[in-house]
Amino acid sequence: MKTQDYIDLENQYGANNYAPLDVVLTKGNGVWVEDVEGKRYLDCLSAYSAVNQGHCHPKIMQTVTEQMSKLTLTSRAFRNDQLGLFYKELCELTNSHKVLPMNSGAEAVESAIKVVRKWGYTVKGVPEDQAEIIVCDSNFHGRTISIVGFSSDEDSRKGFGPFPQGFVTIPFGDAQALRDAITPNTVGFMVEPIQGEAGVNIPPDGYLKEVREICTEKNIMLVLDEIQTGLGRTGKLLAEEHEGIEADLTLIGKALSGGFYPVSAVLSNSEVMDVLNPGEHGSTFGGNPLAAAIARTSLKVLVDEGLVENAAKMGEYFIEGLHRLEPPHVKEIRGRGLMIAIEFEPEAGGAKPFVKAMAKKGLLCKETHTHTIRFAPPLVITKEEVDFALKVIGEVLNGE
Ligand code: IF1
Repeated sequence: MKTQDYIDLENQYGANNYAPLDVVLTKGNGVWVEDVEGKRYLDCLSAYSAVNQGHCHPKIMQTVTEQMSKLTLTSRAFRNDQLGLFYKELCELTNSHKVLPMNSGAEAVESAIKVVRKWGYTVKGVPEDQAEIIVCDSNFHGRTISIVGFSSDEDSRKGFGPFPQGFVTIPFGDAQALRDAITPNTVGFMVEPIQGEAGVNIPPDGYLKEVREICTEKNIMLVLDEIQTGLGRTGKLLAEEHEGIEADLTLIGKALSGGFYPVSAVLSNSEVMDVLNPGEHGSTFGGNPLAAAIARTSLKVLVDEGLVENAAKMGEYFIEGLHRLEPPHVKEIRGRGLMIAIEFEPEAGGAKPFVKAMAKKGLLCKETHTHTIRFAPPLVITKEEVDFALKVIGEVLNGE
């Protein structure tokens, strides 16, 4: 089968909810992927930051095969010998007290909403069914009904209502707006430390610190969605560390499995997580021994291989390199660690043609909205590989 045959199959039998580049991948190793025609590409998307450890990391792969041949799923009706160790190692690494394991990122978000609401009713004393959660304009937290219900993106919302109530939207990066939106019924504020889908929106310095202070002062739970920014992506294990704060609940997913398996988690202190009692929340696959074992090794690889530090170093080098290219029609180059974006002026004609041209030259990335390209390679990237990316980007943006 050739590239077009695979594309035709997808188009004929698949739901039409994606518009992928016409590249059909069949192999991956580190930062490199290969298509069915044998062409190699440097992956600057990392499966939306799920393969921070690089494609098919050998150590994680070894854990997958070992654990798979021993025990995969017990359900939470019984205990398994991986889950407790996963909890302990994750708590020690992230300075948390409690973990709630789930599968997808959206499930972690839904879980946090439930926990925060329950805390509001049972601890804070908000009247039943009156809890309000504040979220930000241009957020991206996933695709479930309640989550798209508080999205400001028309395509995500339109045609999918009715939606659950109890969400209030404020501008991102504006601490005063948070202060103004809080009522006696506010139970939580949920925010991405850096907005991903919105185009790598970095809030003003001090924003998260101020938000943390406001949440503490007003007795509301700060929920940081670090599903994309977490686990090394921005050059710290968690992006909250850039401002030296700690959320009440932190959501992680994606790279928690190094891309081998959907694993997500809600991290918290004890007080808030202890509102959940047996029978009130769960998941068939959440916390299964295969997921727990994979996550343990995925975390170990991040630490043992210094990937967080490498993301900081290579990110700085990548961003400096982009500035040096001085590409035309660029409105802004921004990023933190290896979460990087170029936003173009409207006269550049949209980001998509650049993305296609880069793919032809062996670099995979994806536009977000019309005028922005995001670069987020696996955190194992070397200086030589960043140089390759910069060469391709430079050639394409300068029309060579
Ligand atoms: C897709 C973007 C990335 C997320 C944050 C929760 C979730 C996500 C901050 C939900 C998921 C994804 C999903 C992916 C596109 C994508 C994305 F372009 F939208 F912004 F990563 F860059 N919170 N992000 O970023 O996690 O349920 O998907 O596991 O194809 O929809 P999920």
